[in-house]
Amino acid sequence: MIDFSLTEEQKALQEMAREFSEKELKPNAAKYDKGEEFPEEIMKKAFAVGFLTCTIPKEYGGGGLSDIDTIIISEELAAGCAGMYTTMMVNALAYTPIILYGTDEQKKKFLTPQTEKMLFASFCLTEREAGSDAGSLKTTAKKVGNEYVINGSKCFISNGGIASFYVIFCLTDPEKGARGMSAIVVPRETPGLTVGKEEDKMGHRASNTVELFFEDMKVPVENLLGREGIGFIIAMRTLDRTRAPVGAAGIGVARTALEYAIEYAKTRKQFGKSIALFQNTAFKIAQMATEINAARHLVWHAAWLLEQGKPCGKESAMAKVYGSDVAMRVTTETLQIFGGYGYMKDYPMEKLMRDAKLLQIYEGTNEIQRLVISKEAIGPIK
Ligand code: COS
Repeated sequence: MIDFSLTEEQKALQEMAREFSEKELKPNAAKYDKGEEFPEEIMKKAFAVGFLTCTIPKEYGGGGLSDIDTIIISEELAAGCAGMYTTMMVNALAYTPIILYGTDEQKKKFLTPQTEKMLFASFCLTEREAGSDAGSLKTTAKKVGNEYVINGSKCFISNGGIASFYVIFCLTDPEKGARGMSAIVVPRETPGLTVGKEEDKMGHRASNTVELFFEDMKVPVENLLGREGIGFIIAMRTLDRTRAPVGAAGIGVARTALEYAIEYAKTRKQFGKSIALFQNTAFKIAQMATEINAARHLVWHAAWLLEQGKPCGKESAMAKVYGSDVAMRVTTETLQIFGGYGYMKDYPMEKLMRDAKLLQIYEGTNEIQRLVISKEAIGPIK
C-alpha cells in the first residue's frame, strides 16, 4: 500500500509551523542574518509553541513528534529562515543520542529540564582534524574513580555558545580508535569547559557556532550514554535519524526561493512582456518545481522507513544529499531569474543561496552521503 496523505494532526502541525514561519521567521530573517545576532525573542516564542523540544518523548515533557512530523515542520521552518531552523533542529540532534541510548534516569535528568524553560543543547562530534573522518577524533575521556576526565576540543559546534549541555564524542580507549569511542553528556557549568569565539559564517547567521575546549573536565560516570566503545555507532545512528530533516530543510529553502522567483517573473517585464512568458524562464520554473517534488518524495520515504524502524542509512543519505543539492541548484537559478536585483542584499535571494550552501556541508558533507550510498549500492567487492 502507498499512501501519501497526512493525518488531521499532521495537517494541523504543518499549518501551525507554516504560520509560525510566515509570521515570526520570514519577516525577521534578514535582520538576524545581517547582524549575525542570536534571535532570542523568536526562540522564546518557538519554545512556547514547542519547536525547541518537539522530538523529546511526551513522557519526558516534549512534543513526542514522529520522524514524519519532524520532516514536515523542518520544511516549514527552513522555508522561513534556515539559520533559525538550524538553532531549533540542532536541539533535536543533541537530544537524539539520549533518546536512543539514554536510561530513564538520564532522560529525566537531561531532557525534562529542556522542556521546562528555554534551553539549548549541542551535539559535539567534529574536531579540527576529524570532520568527514569522524572515527579519527582525538578528544579523550579517562576514567578516574567514578568520574571521566575529558581533554580535547571540538569545532563548528552549533548552539555551542548557548547550550546547557553537550553530548561529547570522545575516546575512552584511544588504542582502539573508533571502536574505543564513547558518548558522554557534559553540563555547561562543568569546570574546564571553555567556549571559543563565535564563528563569522557565510550563511545560517542567526545560528550560533563556536569552538569548544576541554581541559581536565570532570563528569560523573553516570553521564555515559549506553556503554563504553559504542560512541561511533551512537553518532552514526543519530545521523541516520537527523539527515532526512536536513533534506527537508533544503526543500523549504528551495520552495521559498521558487515562490519569490515565480512572483518576480510574473511582474518583471522585459521586451514588452512578463519574463514568465519566455520559455527559458517557464521551463526553468518547471524543472525546479519537479526537483523540489522529487526531493520531497525522497525525504518522506526516508522518514517513513525511520518510523517503521527499517534500515534507512542509504535513504537518509539520499534524502539529505538530494534535498540540499536541490536547494543549491534552485537558489542559484532563481537568483539568476532576478538578474542584478538577485545579487543585491536588498532582496532575499542571495541569503537563500548562502543558506543553501551549508545544507550541503553540515551533518555530513554531501561527499560523505555519496560514500554511504555507494558503499551500500555497490556492496562487497571480492
Ligand atoms: N549505523 C550503525 N552502525 C554503523 C553505521 C550506521 N549508520 N555506519 C557505520 N556503522 C558501523 C559499521 O558497521 C562499522 O562497524 P564494525 O566496526 O563493527 O564493522 C563501524 O561503524 C565503522 O563503519 P565504517 O567502516 O563504515 O566507518 P568509516 O570510518 O569508514 O566511515 C563514515 C564512516 C564516513 C560514514 C562516517 O565517518 C561519517 O558519517 N562521517 C561524517 C561525519 C559527519 O556526519 N559529521 C558531521 C558532523 S556532526 S553534525
